[in-house]
Formats: sequence, structure tokens, C-alpha cells
Amino acid sequence: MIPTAWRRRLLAAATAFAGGIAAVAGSYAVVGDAPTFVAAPVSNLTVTLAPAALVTFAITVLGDLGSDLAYGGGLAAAAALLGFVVAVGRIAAARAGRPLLAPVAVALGVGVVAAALSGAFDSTVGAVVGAALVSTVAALGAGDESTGDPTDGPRRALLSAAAAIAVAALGVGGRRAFAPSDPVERAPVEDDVAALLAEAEEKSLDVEGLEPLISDDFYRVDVANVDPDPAREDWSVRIHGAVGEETTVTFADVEAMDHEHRFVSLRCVGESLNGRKLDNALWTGVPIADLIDDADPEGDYVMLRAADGFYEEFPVDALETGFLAVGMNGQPLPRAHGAPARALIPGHWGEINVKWLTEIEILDEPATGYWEERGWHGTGPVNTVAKLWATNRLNDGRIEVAGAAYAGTRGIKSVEVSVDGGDTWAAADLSDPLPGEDVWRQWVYRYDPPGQHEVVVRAVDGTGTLQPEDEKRAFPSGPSGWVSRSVAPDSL
Ligand SMILES: Nc1nc2c(c(=O)[nH]1)N[C@H]1C(S)=C(S)[C@@H](COP(=O)(O)O)O[C@H]1N2
Ligand SMILES: [Mo]
Repeated sequence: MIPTAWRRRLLAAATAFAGGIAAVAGSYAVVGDAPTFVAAPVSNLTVTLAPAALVTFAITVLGDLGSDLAYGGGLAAAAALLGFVVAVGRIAAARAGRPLLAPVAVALGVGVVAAALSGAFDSTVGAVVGAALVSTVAALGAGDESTGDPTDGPRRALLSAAAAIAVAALGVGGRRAFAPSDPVERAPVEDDVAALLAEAEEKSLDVEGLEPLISDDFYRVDVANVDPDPAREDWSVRIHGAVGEETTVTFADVEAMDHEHRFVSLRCVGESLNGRKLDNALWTGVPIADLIDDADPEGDYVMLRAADGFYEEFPVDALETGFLAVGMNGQPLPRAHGAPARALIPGHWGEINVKWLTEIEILDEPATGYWEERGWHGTGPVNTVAKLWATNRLNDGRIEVAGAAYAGTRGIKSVEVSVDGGDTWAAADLSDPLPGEDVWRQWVYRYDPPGQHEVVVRAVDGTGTLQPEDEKRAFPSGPSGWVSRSVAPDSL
């Protein structure tokens, strides 16, 4: 048996936690997944403070589940913090001999903390209303149990939990039902963009289960649980450090420049060998050289910094060939991919393609970026890879295997397929190349199945170098090795 005093404390803690949940839900109901959501800073802080090994495990092993868990952990931490504030409010009211004033004390405390966390009035009001509702239920619902002691009985805890669940359900459900989701209105696509998108569609291989050359669903990697959402009018990038003249470029400045459209593929250093963190899009923007030349950069390195606190460093030479993207597939750059502007650095691992870009700091000496501080080596050029993403049985009984191949700016010369575990090799068909320096290709190979067998694929890059066979896991410098899969024709 738990001693009564402890039981009461636990129940009081549960009551307070219910208030914290209601505060988080109330804020969500009003502002949703915005940077002003009270849980955003807490949740982002938990990711920043999490041990490097845990972050690496979450990314390489858990993938999307890892980010969901991180998000859930952040929500729980925010509810716990606000729950603590609720507890303080209830205890203060009880000590003052006015337990019925607990909701007022709770509202004040949550108001102050939520305002500090969110910096936004609407989000704070949501949190206060949520917490105050639950505290009111707790204060009134104690009924005869009430002795004026905040550690009163189970009935309170139950009522508070029920109230918190109701607030959360109303908040989340109401938001889903009524809140304006991100503007889905599609902008008219310019003719030259439309022509390039059509070219990509036309060159895409017709294989069931294989995404077209313009990815339908572009992968995402974010260190923050809640992405920044800066408005175009408020955005600027500061070019400073080892420069002849510090400059600041606004969105209007970028809009006034000549725009280009580039096909660029991205691949994350933390993906698994045959993983899906490799995608391609048509990006619209301006060459970064046009942005930084006025500042007259004098150092050999650069640190890019972003609105979510992310930062990555690499040699300035790579930046000179980079691109500042403000559009993706004919639409304004989506929030998830770094709106209003992100860097694209040809041929390099995804991580230095900094989203929500705010600063270009030129450096005389090398420095350490966000992922490198956590042990990764992901600022260099990508490894060559041939993915095996589709395995189909055709109507005529043949097997069709297909995927994408990518080697950054080295390009893809050929893809080879073995259907006998690597003893003999044949050339796969490649999709016609899209224009651009840093674009993936697709490959397909069809054959008569020899019974149960093992398919192996490997790419040869544009310099004629065969993709290395030795297998390495993603950490620290990206996966390597040949993708293979055992195929049982009759089970397809
Ligand atoms: N500001 C910022 N930029 C970022 C990241 C980030 O978390 N924050 N993630 C990086 C990583 S690790 C990768 S692989 C790519 C992924 O870009 P995407 O999310 O548009 O696919 O963005 C890079 N740029
Ligand atoms: Mo990445």
C-alpha cells in the first residue's frame, strides 16, 4: 500500500499535470503547429539537450517514428512544466486559505509562463483558458471531499483528467475541423517551369511503385519539432564575418534578381543504405554567388545559420556554386522545406542545404556545425548509390526491378544489376538525363526469373568510378555498399 500522504501527493500531481495538458491543448487549439505554440520552445529544447547518441539513434534507426517520439516527448515536457505552474498556483491558493481562488492563481501563473514561452498573446490566452477550465473543475468538483487541502482525494484527479481530455479533444478536433490549414491555393505555374515539370514527367520511367523523377513526397529532416515560419516580408539574410563589406539581402532584393530553375536532388547522410531520404525537385531561385559577391567574401569557410537555430559549416568554394531556392516545383518554397529561402549546395549531403536561412557568415578558420558537434561527417560530397525501390512481376512472367541512382555532381554513368548474387552483371536501362549538375537518374532492369535468387545493384558514377562494395552504416559519414534483395518470384 502507498502511504496516504504519498497517495495524496500523487493525486495532486496528476491533477496538476491534467492542468498542464489542458494548457498545452488550449494553446494548440488557438495557434496550432506554429512557432508560437507553447510547446514549441520546450520541445525544441529537449531535442537540443538530448544526448547526441540518442538523436543519432532516433534518426538512423527510428526514422519518422523517432521524430514522432521526440515530438511526443516535447509535448509531455511542456505539459509537465505547465503542470508544475498549475501545482504552484493551487498550493498558493490553499495556503492562503482560499482554495476556490485556485483557478485564478493558476490562470495568473500559466499566463506568465505561457507568455514567456510563446511570446504571443493568442497562444497565451489559449493556454490560460485550458488550464483555468481544468482548475475550476478541480476546485468545484471536490465537493464534500474538500478540506481546503490541495492534495485532496481521487475524485478531483479523475475530474481533472476527464476535463483535460475534453479540452484536448476539443482543441485538437476543433483545430482540425475549423482552422485554416496552410494555404493550399496553388500559384499559377510559369510556362518555363511547366515545360521543365513536363520534361521530368515524360522522362520518368513507367514502373509501378517507383516515384517519378520529381518526387511526389519529398523527405524531410528537421532538428526542430516545430518548424520556423518566417514571413517573406520579415525575412532577410545577413552576409557578414570575413567580408569586405557586410550586407543584408531582403526577400524583395531576391525577387528583383534574375531567377533560374534547377533540378537538384538531396540525400541525407543519416539515411539507411536503401532508405528513402533521397529525393528530387525542380527549384526556383538565384545563384548564391550573385548574393555574396557584393559583400566581397575573404575567408575560405562559411557558416550558414537558420531561424531554427541550425548551423552548418563547409568550404566557401562549395557555396560559390550554390543556389538560394525560394520556389519548389513551381510553387513558393513550402514551410517544411525552409520557406521563404533555403540553400542548395550541389553534390553535398543534405545537411548543409540549410533551410530557413538567416545568415551567411564567412570564416577564416574552419568551425564545427550542428551535426558535426554530434559526431557526424556530413558536410562533404555524397556517396554514390543505386537504390532498389521497386520489384514487380510483369504479366509476361518476367521480373522488373527498378530504383533511383545518385552520385551528386559526379553524375551517373551506368547502373549494373546482378540476379545471381553478384557473380554476373548486366547494364540496366537509365532514364534520360534531366538538365542540371546534381540530379538523380532512374534505372530499370527486366529479366526471366531463375527461381529464388538474389538481386544486387551498383552504380558507376560519371567519372567511371564503381560504387564501393564495402558496407558501412550511416554514422558518421553516410551509408555505403551495394543494395541487395532476395527475390522469390512466386511470391510477387
Ligand atoms: N535550418 C535547417 N536546415 C536543415 C535542416 C534542419 O534541421 N534545419 N536539416 C538538414 C538536413 S540533415 C537535411 S538531410 C536536409 C533535408 O532537407 P528537406 O527537409 O527539405 O528534405 O535539410 C538540411 N537543412
Ligand atoms: Mo540530413
